[in-house]
Amino acid sequence: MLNIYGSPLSSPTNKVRYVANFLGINAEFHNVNLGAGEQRSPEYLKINPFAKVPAIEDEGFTLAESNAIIRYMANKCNSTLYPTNLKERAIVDEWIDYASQHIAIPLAKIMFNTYFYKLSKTELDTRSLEDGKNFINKNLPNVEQQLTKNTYIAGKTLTLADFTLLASLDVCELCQVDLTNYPQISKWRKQLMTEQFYSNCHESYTSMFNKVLASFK
Ligand SMILES: N[C@@H](CCC(=O)N[C@@H](CS)C(=O)NCC(=O)O)C(=O)O
Repeated sequence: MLNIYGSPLSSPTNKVRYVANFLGINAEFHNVNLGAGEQRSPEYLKINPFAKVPAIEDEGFTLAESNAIIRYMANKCNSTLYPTNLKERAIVDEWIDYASQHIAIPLAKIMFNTYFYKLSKTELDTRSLEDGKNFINKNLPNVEQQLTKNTYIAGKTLTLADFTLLASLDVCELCQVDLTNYPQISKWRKQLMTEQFYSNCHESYTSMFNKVLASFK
């Protein structure tokens, strides 16, 4: 049994859950209440001393950082989601990094400065919000172009890079980032959102987010 620690509001957590589900890993999800500061509790710091979600525990082995976790799970299952061929793997890594740095981070800035700053009682950072909006608009065309040439983000087959991108884009509706301007991204995303691994985690990020928010009121 592999234990996944995280929050359903966290895109990196959802990435790990999607991959675990897709691979059919026998996993148990443990909700870490970020609003209550559970990520800083002494018990959780034993699992992840960085005080962040997600993290996993696999028979005494603990690991943090969503990209390291998904690589670990794919390697453990000998999955084609992370090819062993040198160049194919390098392209998957390229798109994992691109999605993490240039898609997930700008969207996280928008999410934080639209919703989470209120929940965590921090100041709105308008500069960070503007940076997020500028960078996402600058970077999405590169993803659109790649998906015009390929069925999946790193080529002809589904890989870990698709899960990284998919989880990053989950917040688009809440961030008012209009993906209808990107037909190839929309088509690729719609198809993946109908897959079993996705519905095993949630109907959509937006509906789950609204339910969690309503439970705070
Ligand atoms: N690079 C990390 C990012 C982890 C991260 O920033 N997690 C956020 C939630 S999305 C978190 O734990 N925030 C709680 C805090 O900073 O106190 C990963 O991909 O796992």
